[in-house]
Amino acid sequence: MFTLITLPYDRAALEPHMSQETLDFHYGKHHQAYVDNLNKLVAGTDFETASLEEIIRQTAGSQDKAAIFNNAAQVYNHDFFWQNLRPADSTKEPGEKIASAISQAFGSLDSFYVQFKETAMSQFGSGWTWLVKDGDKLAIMKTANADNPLAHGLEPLIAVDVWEHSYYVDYRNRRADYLDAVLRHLLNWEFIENRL
Ligand code: MN3
Repeated sequence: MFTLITLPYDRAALEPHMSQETLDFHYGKHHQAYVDNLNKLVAGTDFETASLEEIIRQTAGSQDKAAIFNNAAQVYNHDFFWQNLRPADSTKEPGEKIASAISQAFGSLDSFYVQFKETAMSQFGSGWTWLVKDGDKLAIMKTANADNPLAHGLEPLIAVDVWEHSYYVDYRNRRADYLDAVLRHLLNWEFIENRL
């Protein structure tokens, strides 16, 4: 049985950048639905006792396993997303290790924000934007719908949801404003640096 992760903060902790109402729907309804659907789909199969990572790697690209892949990946992606955010009142800057890795790859932290936002804005329709580890290099990538870096042999460091349900309550159609808020106010740099 897969279960909805416990948030590492209160549902109102991301305000004013992300409202409790968004968390109530995005975490409480959307994320919960992916967990419930996955449990129904894997009941009685070999995947019942597998980890999310194993299911994602074993079903990626398989037409007849698309529903299992989509729901397992969406559970994984949202687990990752909530954990790479932090309460809005904790003003932690990136640690030295992650800051220098980002500067090396993208020029500066500010230039990283700009490039990440450009990639996220260019995702047509639903999907995700990621900072990934490709060997010892860092890269920004986007994926459509539920697709994620694990399905491509890459390790995620940052996940940002760009499905409309992640910003429509607080920002309506303004994906750019949502991205600024997440990137500049809500990233949990400790979580990200620990995965480097
Ligand atoms: Mn979502």
